[in-house]
Amino acid sequence: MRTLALILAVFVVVPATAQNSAPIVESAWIMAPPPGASEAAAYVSVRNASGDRLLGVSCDCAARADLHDMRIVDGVMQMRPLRYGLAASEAGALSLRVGGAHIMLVGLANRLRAGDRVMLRLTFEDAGVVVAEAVVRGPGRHR
Ligand SMILES: [Cu+2]
Repeated sequence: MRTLALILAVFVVVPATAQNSAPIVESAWIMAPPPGASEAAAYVSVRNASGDRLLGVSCDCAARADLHDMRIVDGVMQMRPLRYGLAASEAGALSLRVGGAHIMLVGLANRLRAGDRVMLRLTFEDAGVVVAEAVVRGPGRHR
């Protein structure tokens, strides 16, 4: 009976808190692109208890920002757009990492150098726009 009460408590409490918890960006960074490059990859780590879906990203630093996934097709790494956004994992997190899902900044307005900071606007399905400051990291600092 005690177990049942606990289970019921969990079912009642979790959805109520989940609705009020907007996604929290824990880290955001951009891999410094080589000189002359028109694109750069950005990565964010988001605590996302409500499982809110990331629908899109924008940045004044680029003409466009796309959500991309990486897949190995016939031994070749390929990027493909995530048309329907990116859902949080069951752990309630969105982890964009080197070699996986990333934000592709297309048509860079200026050269991005290590140490630069730019604002990313992340649009979530429920929470709307969440702004995060992303730092540009140079080679060898990609963790
Ligand atoms: Cu990409």
